[in-house]
Amino acid sequence: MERTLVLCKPDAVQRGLVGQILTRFEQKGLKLVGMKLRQFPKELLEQHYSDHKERPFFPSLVGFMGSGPVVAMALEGIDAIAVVRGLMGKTNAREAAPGTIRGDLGMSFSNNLVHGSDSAESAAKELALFFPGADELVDWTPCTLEWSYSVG
Ligand code: IDP
Ligand code: MG
Repeated sequence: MERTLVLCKPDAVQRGLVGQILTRFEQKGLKLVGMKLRQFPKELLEQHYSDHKERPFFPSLVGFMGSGPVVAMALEGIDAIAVVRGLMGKTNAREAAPGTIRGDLGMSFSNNLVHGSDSAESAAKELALFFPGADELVDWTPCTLEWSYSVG
């Protein structure tokens, strides 16, 4: 099992798409183990996107992510990191395939609705950043586990 960080970005919250986005992850069989809505401080967002700090779009990216509330979720499942990235689609929503979240719901490169961690290392770093408290992530067993994963 893997855990990954998903953010519903400010455009998703403003457009009332959080429920639809969460539904896609739930329906796929990913387990929600943490969730919060916050307007996150600039310093945290700069840390979150620190790999991009030399890129020209970094200031506008951090500004956009801090411009309104964001819903942060921790999702768990087998290969959760890659599965979430697949459901999200390509970064530029105009190029993202139909059937993906970005492909179905967005038209923008920057305002592309969702973030998902891109590796085990970034997932560990990002989950610690957005869910720092010891009790913020919940261990539980969904009654659908065997039917979703056929692990029995
Ligand atoms: P990802 O979100 O698909 O992992 P990254 O390359 O990690 O894409 O970029 C982080 C975020 O920065 C993107 O989701 C998007 O919001 C924004 N971004 C990336 N590249 C550009 C760009 O060339 N112009 C504007 N915004 C960009
Ligand atoms: Mg990325």
